[in-house]
Order: sequence, then structure tokens, then C-alpha cells
Amino acid sequence: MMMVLWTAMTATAQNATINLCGPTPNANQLRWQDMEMYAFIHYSLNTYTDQEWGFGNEDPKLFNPSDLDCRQWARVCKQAGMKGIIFTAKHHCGFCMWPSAYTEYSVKNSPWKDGKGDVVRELAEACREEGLAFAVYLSPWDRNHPEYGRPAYVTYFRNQLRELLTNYGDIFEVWFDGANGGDGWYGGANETRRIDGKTYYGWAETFRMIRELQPRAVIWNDGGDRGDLRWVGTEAGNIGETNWSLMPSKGDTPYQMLHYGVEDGDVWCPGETNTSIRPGWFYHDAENEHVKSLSKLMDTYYKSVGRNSTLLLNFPIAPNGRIHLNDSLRGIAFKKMIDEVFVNGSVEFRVDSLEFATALPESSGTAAANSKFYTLNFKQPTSFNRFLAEEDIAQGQRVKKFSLEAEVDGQWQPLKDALVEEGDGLTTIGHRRIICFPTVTATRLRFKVTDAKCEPVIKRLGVYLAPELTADIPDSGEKKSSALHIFFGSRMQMFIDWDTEQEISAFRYLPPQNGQDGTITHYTLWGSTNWSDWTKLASGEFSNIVNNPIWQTIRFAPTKIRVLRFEADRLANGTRMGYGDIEVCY
Ligand code: FUL
Repeated sequence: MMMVLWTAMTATAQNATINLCGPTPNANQLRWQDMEMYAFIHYSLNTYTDQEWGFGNEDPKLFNPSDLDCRQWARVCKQAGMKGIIFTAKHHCGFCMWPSAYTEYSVKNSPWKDGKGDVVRELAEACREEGLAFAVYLSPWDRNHPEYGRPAYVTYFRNQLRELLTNYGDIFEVWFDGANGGDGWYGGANETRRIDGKTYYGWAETFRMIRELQPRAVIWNDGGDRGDLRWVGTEAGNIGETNWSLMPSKGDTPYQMLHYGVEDGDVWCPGETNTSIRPGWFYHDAENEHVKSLSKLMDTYYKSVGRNSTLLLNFPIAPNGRIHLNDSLRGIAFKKMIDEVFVNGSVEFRVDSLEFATALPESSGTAAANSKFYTLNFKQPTSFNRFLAEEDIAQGQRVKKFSLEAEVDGQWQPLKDALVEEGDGLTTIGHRRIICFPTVTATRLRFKVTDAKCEPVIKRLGVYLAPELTADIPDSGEKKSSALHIFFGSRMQMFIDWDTEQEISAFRYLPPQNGQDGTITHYTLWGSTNWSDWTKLASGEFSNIVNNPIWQTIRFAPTKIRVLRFEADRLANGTRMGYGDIEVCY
């Protein structure tokens, strides 16, 4: 099938007043939005301790990959359609993947390359060789640093950022992280340190430094001082179907704002959807069979790039220093499937009617010029199941609402977005909106902008036939708790009783999937054979469980018990422990 993209030649709204049309992106934001997909790489000491968040006291000697190959990372990411890589130069544990002059807690005290290595440098160079852009993640929260929580740490943090922004060439994005403060080693203090994320770091000053050192970089942010782009409030891999690239310039940013943007926001602050190709951000052997399926990845694509967002897709590095085969194959298949739909599946059409609607009643309060019809004609009845529209966002995000109808056997049928749960999903467009629906065979397709802030400027339209994918969207859990005899001793205590002794070696917990109420962040696990003598099997934290509510696995030496007592030491929210599912491994 021949590919046809329709590109607008219509009058642009040069004369429209900017106030009506809303804010517009700057050159950095436009360049960044055009990248569409880029990779995250999570790699640190956590890779060697099977953790998601290191405590800050892990031994640097654990970092000794046998086969670290940044070129392999860059090649895989490129073949997976990624335009750049953002690397965890320092995660919450504080271990630096470059030999920072400001700390001993780095690769320079690891056996890897006798302490002479620099992962940031190797990756920056590999990206340049592969024609990929390069960027850094620097965790503001540092569970290793003795001064964390005090002013001296902020100076340390900026010094580190300066090293990263001056020694490694062009950086396209600076990624911070919203996880701020809590338990940590903190140079041996081993305590809880709370900070106010809005005031403690002095972001305005840090942002000034970034602008000076890397004037083409965009700044990630999830609240407080506005950066150039925003987190979308979840790590599950989706953004709101109505996604405005606008935010209010001041004030807090609750989930609704992060996820959907704000229609009348006064600054351009687009969403970046970040998610991992596996359940966790760091590599875990146990997740090798849980790399996301092709249909799940395509679903993520439609719910991010197809909703006016970019997609930041994480590839963890395995302990040998390479991207695991399962992740690389799936990533490459993902890119092939995108091409299968948007290159090979492209449907030919001709736009022959383009007119302003004039019939809107004045009482609708909407200017007639803000409505437009586009009729897409096919040579013969043609099958398709995807529709794409793009606004010229250089002139703002203007479209508020549109409709879509297919002419099937001489009858116009309304189409709606099959990926939304409520409404028809035909709202804003922005950089790119992709609408998915069951295959129709039609002679014409009518796209009508029914409401816009000011004259809509549609840059591109497309129609595609995507192959059917099976609906296998696995999660990371396998079995149901229904086979277990569970009861609650109190609001914070759960018992599992087997009647007879069992040898168990692991306990798995899936937090509630519909909100944070009852989500356990810290736990203790006890076992008993007689209900009176209890042995502590494990205790600890479920790192990052709030933002990424996936299965958590607690492993311990195989132990014979009759009863298991699972205690919630701390909840993210609410007063009663909750669970989506649990599982015991024998
Ligand atoms: C989160 C962190 O806590 C995770 O570990 C991960 O780095 C993710 C991208 O951001 O907030």
C-alpha cells in the first residue's frame, strides 16, 4: 500500500491573538517533542543487590561487570527506535557511575577497570557514535551522603551536576526524580531525613546553572518550579487521553494536572511518559520472563506518543553489563511493529473537501472559524483501524474537541477511541493524536474539529491498518491468593495458616491496584510452627511501590512453618493494610 500523509497547506492563523490560542513551545521543547521515543537506562549497585532502591551503604566493590558494553546498549536502543538515552548517572543510593571528584562513593572505588572506568563517558561516546542524543538522570535524593538534608548537600549536588553538564558533551535532558527523602544510611547516621522538595534544593538556582551550561537541554520536573516538561503522575506507561501540554506556572501539581495537563495553563509544559520494558526499573533475574509483550508495548505507544506525549522507555542493564537478550529482542520487535503499522499499514487517501463550518449557532459560544471539516476519500472501500492527526504545535495546542465518522455502505458511522474507558476520547490533539478502533471498511472518513481555542492548524493526517495483536498484556504475577487461608489479626497484620508445616522460601505481595490506600511500604515477615514462637524471616521496604505498584518478592532461606505473619510497619496511605494479591513460593 502506498503511504500517503496529508500535510496542510491551509492558511495558518498568523493573525490569531496568542492570548486566545494559549502558550507555545520554545525551540528546545519543539526539538525534544520531535524525538518522540528515547530510552532510559537504569544501572547501578542495585543491579548487583537485586534491589530497586539501594540504602546507600552498599559496597562499591560489588560493581564489577564482566562484559560492560555501552555500544551494545546504544545499538539496541537505536534499533528499538529510540532517539536518545537518559542514563542513571546517580540513583538514590548515591553511587556515582562516573568518577566524581566530590565523593569516594563511585566507580573509582570499584574493581571494574581497576577504578579507572567511567560509565557516563563510555555511554556518551557510544551514543555519539550511533547518532543518539545523550542525557543524564541525577537523583536529588542521596541515601549515602552524610549531609543529605542540610545545605552542604545542595552544594554537593550542584557540583556533581556541573561535572555532568561540562564533561560529557551535549546533554538533551536533565532528569531529576521526585522521590525525595526518607530512610537512608547517610554516612552511617542510619536515620530518616525528611526535606521539603520545593524549597530544600533551591531549584531556581540549579535551573539557572543548567541553562548556562547546556542551553539546549530541557529540564524534567514534577512540581514546584516548572521545568520544560513534566512527569505524568504514573510509571505505568500512559498519559491522559485528554493531554494538554500546558500547566499553570505556579502552585502544586496534583496527579490530575500531571496526567491531563491544564487546558488554560499559562506555560507550555508537555508530558513525558516514562515506563520500563519490565516490571522494575533495575534488572532482576526473576523478571526475565516478564518483559512486556508486544501488545503491551504498542498499547503504551498509543497511550503516550499517540496522546501528545513523548515515551521514555527503560532498558535495565544486567549484571554482566549488557541489555538482556529478552529485552533487546522485544525492543527491536516493538520498533518493527510501529513501522508495520505506520509505514507498511499506511492507507492512501485524498482530502478533497476542506471548509469552514458556518452553521454553528451563535449561542454555542464557539467561533465558527474554530470548526473545520476534512473529508478523506478512499479510491475504493478500504479497511483501516487507526487515525492520526497532528497540530502544528509551534503555534500552540488549539483543538479542544473533534469527531470522526466513517462512511460504511453509504451510512456515516461515528468512531471512538477504543482505548478510553469513558467518553469517545476525541478531545485534544497537540503534537500527535492516534485513535484506535476496530477495523472498518469505508469509502470516506470525516474528521471534524468541533471546538478549538482559535483557528486550528492541522499539520498532518494519516489513516492506517494495523495488524491484530493478541491481547496478551501480562502483569508480573502468576497465581492468585484465593488458594490460601488468609485472615487479618489486626488492621496491620495478616496471617496465612496451612494447618500442616510447609517449607517456604519466598513471599510475594501485589499492592492494591486502584490507589495508594493500604499500600505497604515497610514490612516484617514472621513464621511459626505453633502460633506462639515466632521467627523473623525478613523485614525491609518495598522500594518505589507507590509510583510503580508491581509485584514485590521477599526471599529468605527455605524455612518450615505452619503460619506466616505479614506485618505492615508503614503504609503509603490509609490505616488498614491492603493487597491486590499475594503468593507464597514453596
Ligand atoms: C522513580 C524512582 O524512585 C525509581 O527508582 C526510578 O528511577 C523511576 C524512573 O523514578 O521515581
